[in-house]
Amino acid sequence: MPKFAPEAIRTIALVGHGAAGKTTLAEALLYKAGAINAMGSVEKGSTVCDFDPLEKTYQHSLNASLVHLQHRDTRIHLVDTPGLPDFIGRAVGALPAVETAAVVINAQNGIEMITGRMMQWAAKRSLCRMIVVNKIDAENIDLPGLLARIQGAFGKECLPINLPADGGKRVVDCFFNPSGESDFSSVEEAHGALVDQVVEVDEELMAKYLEQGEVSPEQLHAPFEQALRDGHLIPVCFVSARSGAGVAELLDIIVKLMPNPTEGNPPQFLKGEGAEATPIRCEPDPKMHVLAHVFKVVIDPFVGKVGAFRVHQGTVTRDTQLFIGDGRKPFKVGHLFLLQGKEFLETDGLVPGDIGAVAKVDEIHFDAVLHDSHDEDYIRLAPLEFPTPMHSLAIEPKRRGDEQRISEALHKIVAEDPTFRVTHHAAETVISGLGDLHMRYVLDKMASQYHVEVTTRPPRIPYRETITAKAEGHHRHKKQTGGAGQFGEVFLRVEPLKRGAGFEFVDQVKGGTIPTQFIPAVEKGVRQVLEAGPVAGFPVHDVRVIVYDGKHHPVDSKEVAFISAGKRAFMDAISKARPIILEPIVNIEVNAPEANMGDIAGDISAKRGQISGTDSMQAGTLSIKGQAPLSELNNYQARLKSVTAGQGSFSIELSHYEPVPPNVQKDLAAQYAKAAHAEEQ
Ligand SMILES: Nc1nc2c(ncn2[C@@H]2O[C@H](COP(=O)(O)OP(=O)(O)OP(=O)(O)O)[C@@H](O)[C@H]2O)c(=O)[nH]1
Ligand SMILES: [Mg+2]
Repeated sequence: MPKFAPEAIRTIALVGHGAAGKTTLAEALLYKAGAINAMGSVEKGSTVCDFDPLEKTYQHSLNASLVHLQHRDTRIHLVDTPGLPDFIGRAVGALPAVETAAVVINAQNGIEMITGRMMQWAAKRSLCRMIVVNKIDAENIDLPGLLARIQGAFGKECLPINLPADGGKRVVDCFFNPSGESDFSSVEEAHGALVDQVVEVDEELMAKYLEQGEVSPEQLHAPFEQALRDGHLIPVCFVSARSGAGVAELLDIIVKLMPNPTEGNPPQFLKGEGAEATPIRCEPDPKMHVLAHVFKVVIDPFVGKVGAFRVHQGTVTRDTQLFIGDGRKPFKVGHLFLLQGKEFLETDGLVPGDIGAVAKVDEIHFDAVLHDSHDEDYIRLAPLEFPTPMHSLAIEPKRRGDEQRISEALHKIVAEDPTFRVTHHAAETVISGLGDLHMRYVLDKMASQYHVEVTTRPPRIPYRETITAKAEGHHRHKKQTGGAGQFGEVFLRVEPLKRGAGFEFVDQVKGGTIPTQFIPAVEKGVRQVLEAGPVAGFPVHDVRVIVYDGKHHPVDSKEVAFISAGKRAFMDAISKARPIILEPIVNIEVNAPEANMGDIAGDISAKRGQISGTDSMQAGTLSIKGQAPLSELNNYQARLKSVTAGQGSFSIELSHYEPVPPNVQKDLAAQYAKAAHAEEQ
């Protein structure tokens, strides 16, 4: 039976910008708690969490890693997540698995792009948050300045729970035992600020505090948890993962103050589908039915498919029969594992708060809900929001005959990665992810794990076509060759719809001029045009088609005739409806040294882009936000690299579609006509 009750479990994600020291901190916590005998390092590729060969090569975490340790009779599950923007999907995906997000900040670099994003993402999922300032051993750091910037960026509820002392060699406690000297600011004042903040959530306690001037840590426990849940308190602590300063204290903070599964905000589950879906609350009660959520899937070359899940309700044992989502066929757990980096440790039971894994269950998938009730309803977690993959490459096998193996490899990578997509259009296989490094990782993984190689080139831009005016269209399809003929005639109207509205087909035929059974054929013909519009062969969007009249023939009217008539009539109407080509416009955010800002802004403007604002991040670096057409950002990584000598980074996400300038439209139409002509030859 499970050794730990939910109250004796803490489940925490280490999140934050790349190289903040999360993996090293996980290592230091494991070491301090005695879970490992020696401390590995990222540089040597010897940490528990960064065990993947590509993680060792890149010296960055590329996937969420799971470890656990024991401290003061409490089991702590840690999820070490990647911090590089390209791999952030794996971190976002892991948030539903924990009560607490510990946002790790690099004391040398201060607040970075992912720091802010993670603070927001965690708040959106109602997680309790804490901030861990790491690398307090490093040279040339300004900790009082950083604390002020943290409070400036994330609010006055960010309060130190300990402070560095002896020049960062140790930390002093500001909560339980506030005495002694710190490197900056007063320990007593920090204590007072914490208590003031906590008692604000409990009127009675507040009155007592005002009367007596002090309340005990025991009395503060429940309001402390509530303040964390409400986002009214974000404790800040200081550590050096490398020297070990503050690591033992962090273990104590986690055990004594961070929420157990009964004290956090449970994640939102939904039952039923679409508008019918109703929220259900899960209870972290080991005796109830099982509700667990798969937040990580790995296809391991030796073990096969592994699904890592967090138990939110009930108890999972080897004998449990689990259903996957709305699947009808349960699987028996059989082997149940706790993970320690790459190690699989068999366990016999997991309760709410625990993170475990099952292997070789083919139907398991990312974001699946596992449950043991024979409920007919579809239960799932409130949807996660991921950044949209906007960096794309068209790929082709290097060796002929590899198509099938490449497609299988891609399928497996998609199963593991919520921010990686594979699409096929216009005879191209296009892979999309969050950045160049993400793309390189996928190609490296295909080569090293699946032994397939591909060549890459920039994909076609996903242009669209639409219309800007109402127009009429007509076509009569008539064929008389020997025996049976073909006859169908269609009159229709087209109207522009709001951008993003998609497509509508309206049947207004009166008096059976087109018999009801042929209307689907007309629609089928119209839809064929949607896939490749008449201007330049791009998908047609935001159009309403109203079929209002036609003619049929009692013998010669056939489905094919109406498909053809529908298609031609629609093309006829589009050509008269002032068709235009739309292009994707993306939001772009560039982080780079201040000195390069002029060049970067000038470059974006020259690429038909617009700058909407700049923010200062930490000293010397700025972030520029703006919009630009995707088609102008080919090779942007390389350009930014040369402008900033490798110091810049950027991210893009789809904003909306806009008409292309007339000269671009002309070029695209001419290219299409040329290609169509070549095909006819
Ligand atoms: N001086 C100093 N260096 C540290 C400390 N912690 C980590 N580092 C170094 O910082 C670098 C990044 O550490 P990681 O642990 O890989 O950082 P991470 O946050 O896991 O990075 P990602 O996996 O990319 O998100 C490594 O070179 C570490 O040795 C610390 O406390 N002090
Ligand atoms: Mg890491």
